Amino acid sequence: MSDETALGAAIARQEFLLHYQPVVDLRTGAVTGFEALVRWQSPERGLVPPDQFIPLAEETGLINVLGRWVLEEACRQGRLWQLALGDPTLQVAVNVSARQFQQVDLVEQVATVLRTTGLPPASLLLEITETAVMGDPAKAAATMRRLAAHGVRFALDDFGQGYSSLGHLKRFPIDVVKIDKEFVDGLTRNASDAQIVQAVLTMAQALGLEVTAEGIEDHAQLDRLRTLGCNHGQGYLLSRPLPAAAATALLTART
Ligand code: G
Ligand code: G
Ligand code: MN
Ligand code: NA
Repeated sequence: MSDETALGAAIARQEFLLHYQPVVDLRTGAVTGFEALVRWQSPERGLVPPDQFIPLAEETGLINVLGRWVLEEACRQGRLWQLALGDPTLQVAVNVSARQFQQVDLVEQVATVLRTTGLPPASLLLEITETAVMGDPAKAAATMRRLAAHGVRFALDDFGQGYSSLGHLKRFPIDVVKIDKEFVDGLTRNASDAQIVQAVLTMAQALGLEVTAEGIEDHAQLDRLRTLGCNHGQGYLLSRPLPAAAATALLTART
């Protein structure tokens, strides 16, 4: 069986699940939301991480079917958490790849999922990378504006990697910038990474954007980010991505 056939069969058999990595308010320690990260629970291969199947899913177009499932599952779970906590502001972040962005019915798909799950549009954060929108920036911007008109929010993922430019922040309706973990990693070890993080925070403040730092792994990084005024973060220090039940336990334990 080819890898493509195996992946298609896995989708048909619904062998995927989501893990959820908490996004934390660095000032209070409160969990403000979760990023959904897909895994393949393969009967033969065990729990397969996304970097081992997302690229193939993108090449073959299977990402559209898989991505639709991810979106629906994440929104469904997010709404359950909101109802359990009585907190409609809890955010759910979903990664969207380039190919998904080119689907003609993406806006309709998202609107349908929001309607059927009952998740408030403003609680959904779609994470895109600059590379994902650079194929056809004008079209991507138009799609994003239509989604934004529904109330959906956007995060620019892996900021600092690839083509990062200030122009993109103006051109696309971005609400959140996610500082790539490479810079967080270097933050307390070299001056240039610290300056880059500082510059992103200053720029974000000027543009009215939220900032989430990714890949926080130690206390020195956390302290530095707090000092610099970075308000949100993710990383193994705060929590690894968790199965839904563990994420629920974390949420209810903290409130
Ligand atoms: O979970 P992990 O840290 O191993 O994720 C690796 C990569 O896979 C990340 O770049 C992440 O954005 C991507 N990824 C995880 N889940 C999804 C998903 O549901 N859809 C898409 N398009 N990418 C995902
Ligand atoms: O591309 P994206 O930012 O969506 O990828 C998120 C990826 O980063 C996931 O694979 C997630 O498991 C991983 N990740 C989350 N926190 C940390 C961390 O503190 N350190 C490292 N090395 N990876 C992390
Ligand atoms: Mn992401
Ligand atoms: Na990222």
